[in-house]
Parts: sequence; C-alpha cells; structure tokens
Amino acid sequence: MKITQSEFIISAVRPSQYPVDALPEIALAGRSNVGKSSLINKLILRKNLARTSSQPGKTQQLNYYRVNDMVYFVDFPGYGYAKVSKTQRELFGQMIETYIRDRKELKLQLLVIDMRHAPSKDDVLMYHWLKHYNVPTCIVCTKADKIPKSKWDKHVKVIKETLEADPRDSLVMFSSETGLGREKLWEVINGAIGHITEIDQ
Ligand SMILES: Nc1nc2c(ncn2[C@@H]2O[C@H](COP(=O)(O)OP(=O)(O)OP(=O)(O)O)[C@@H](O)[C@H]2O)c(=O)[nH]1
Ligand SMILES: [Mg+2]
Repeated sequence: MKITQSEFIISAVRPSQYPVDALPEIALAGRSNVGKSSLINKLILRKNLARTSSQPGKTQQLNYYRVNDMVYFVDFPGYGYAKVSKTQRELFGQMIETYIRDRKELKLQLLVIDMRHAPSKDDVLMYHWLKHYNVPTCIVCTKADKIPKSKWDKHVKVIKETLEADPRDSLVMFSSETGLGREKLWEVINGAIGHITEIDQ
C-alpha cells in the first residue's frame, strides 16, 4: 500500500470513544517495550507518529492511527510492566478482552513478541484469548536484528511451541531497525482487510 496519509486519531479509554466510521482495524498487543509503536512507525514509514515509550507501561489507552482513510492501527498498552498496580492491570485486562470480543472492525490482531525471549505468561494468555474469540492473529517476532540469523529458526520454534501456535496463524519475523518483514507483514494486513495493491517501498 502506498502510504499517502497517516494520522493520530484518539487515545480511547472507553468504547464510546472508538471511531464510528467502520474502517477495518489492525490491533497490536504485546509486552511493554516489545516494540509495538516502533512497528507501526516502520509500517507507515513515519519516524515518530506512534509514540515510542520512554516511560514503559504508562499508556493505558487504545491509541488509534488512521492510514490512507482505509485502515486503523490500534496500539494497545503494553502488558507485563511491573510497576502497574493490580487494579490497573485488571482494568487493562477488561478493556482488552472487551475489545477483542466485541469489536466487529477488528480484522487482524498482531501479537508482538520479542524474538530474543520465549513468550511470557501474559503472551500465552493473550494468545489464548485471541483463539477463544476466534480473532485472526498474526504472530510478529520482532527485534530480529538483535539475534544472529543462524539462530532465527530456533527462536521461532520456541515461540511457536510456548504459545502452542495454531499452524493456520501467520508468523512474521520483523525488525523496526532494518525493515525486515515489512513487506510480508503488509501482505498479511492487506489480506486481512481485503486490499490488493503494491506496497510502498
Ligand atoms: N533493535 C531493535 N530495537 C527495537 C525494535 N523495535 C523497537 N525497538 C526499541 O525498543 C524500545 C521500545 O519500543 P516501543 O516501540 O516504544 O515499544 P512498545 O511496545 O510500543 O512499548 P509500550 O508502549 O511501553 O508498550 C525502543 O527503544 C525501540 O527503539 C527492533 O526491531 N529492533
Ligand atoms: Mg508503545
């Protein structure tokens, strides 16, 4: 997709604030600091549209970004940040579960995992929710630039095994540093939103 326009729309804390124009949504979940916002910026070739965090765990809203008046990226707050209180954690869980259960516009969930480590308990829980609610999911193994190529397969295997990944779910290796996986991920996204076009280089 040639990116002609991308803009921040809203930080939503409740469903009544979600956009009402029925565009398809691609949501991103993952641990705090895993690289969700960086991934959005890389996909849309903007350095800093999605706010990358200097304060992990701080954002507890769904951040909506609209691209080409065609699709929204929905950046979830990162989970697993130790300093977040139990109450906040529960509120976060409710907000996310409600979104993935009820949001008709959600066409694809990107579950973003740091390729260097096995998925956390929270990652596994999130993945199981997604399976439970039948949300089309793409596992994105990011920070690929941080491990040698010779070890990629081994790390991907651990990630698949820990999640007990459904073989029908796509998996993309990604790096927001090098752009690895960008084209492939756009293909998966375009497939999910029914858009057929060349990607922007
Ligand atoms: N080397 C490398 N660093 C990355 C990559 N993706 C993100 N980072 C770095 O990881 C840190 C966290 O990235 P963010 O994009 O802010 O992570 P996030 O998942 O949005 O974090 P929260 O919003 O706190 O949940 C930043 O310092 C990024 O520069 C990657 O693919 N490779
Ligand atoms: Mg972020």
